Amino acid sequence: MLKLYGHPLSGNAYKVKLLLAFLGVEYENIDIALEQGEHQQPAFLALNPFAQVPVLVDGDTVLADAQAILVYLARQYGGQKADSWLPLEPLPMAQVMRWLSTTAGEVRQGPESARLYHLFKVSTIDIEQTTKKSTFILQQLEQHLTQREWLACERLTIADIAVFPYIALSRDGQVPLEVYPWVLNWIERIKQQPGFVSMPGL
Ligand SMILES: N[C@@H](CCC(=O)N[C@@H](CS)C(=O)NCC(=O)O)C(=O)O
Repeated sequence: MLKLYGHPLSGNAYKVKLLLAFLGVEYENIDIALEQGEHQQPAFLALNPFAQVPVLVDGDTVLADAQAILVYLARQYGGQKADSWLPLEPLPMAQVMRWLSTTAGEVRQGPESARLYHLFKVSTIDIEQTTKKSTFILQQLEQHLTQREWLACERLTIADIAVFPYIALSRDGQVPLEVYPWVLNWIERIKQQPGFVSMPGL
């Protein structure tokens, strides 16, 4: 059985749990006590030298990084819907990848960092810059979603799953969402999908 190393409040682990739920794939959930530094211990560093959750273990395969894991799961466990979650044709694949990059870039530097500052008290974060970056990416998403229901390919793909958690958790970072009605509609659309699972703060 697949093993997922995560943490109950990790949005990066949650996005993997969400795809696993949509795919109907069973797995063993293993929580790493980040607050006690378990991710800095040799046993975990052997799985991911970056000392971060999530990590997926599938037999002999060990994969770190939420986006990489989403790609793997979509293709390995997507069955007949693998092309729907992550197409392989050049243009639609690039359109999905664009949002996987955006979540590791603009979303992480914006709402994800604002949440680290306010919820987890990471005081080294420049909250002024982070708040500006949060506004930037939310305005971009709002604009993008006035034209379409999903981020890429006119259907739910791993692009939506990768971006969803830290946008939907924005309020944890004191970033208000009320001014972004199209983003709120998109959040609701994802929550209404069959098989949706939640996490604290959503
Ligand atoms: N790029 C990585 C980032 C993962 C990440 O930031 N994980 C956080 C939890 S959400 C973590 O393990 N933090 C522990 C630390 O950095 O000390 C991914 O997408 O999986």
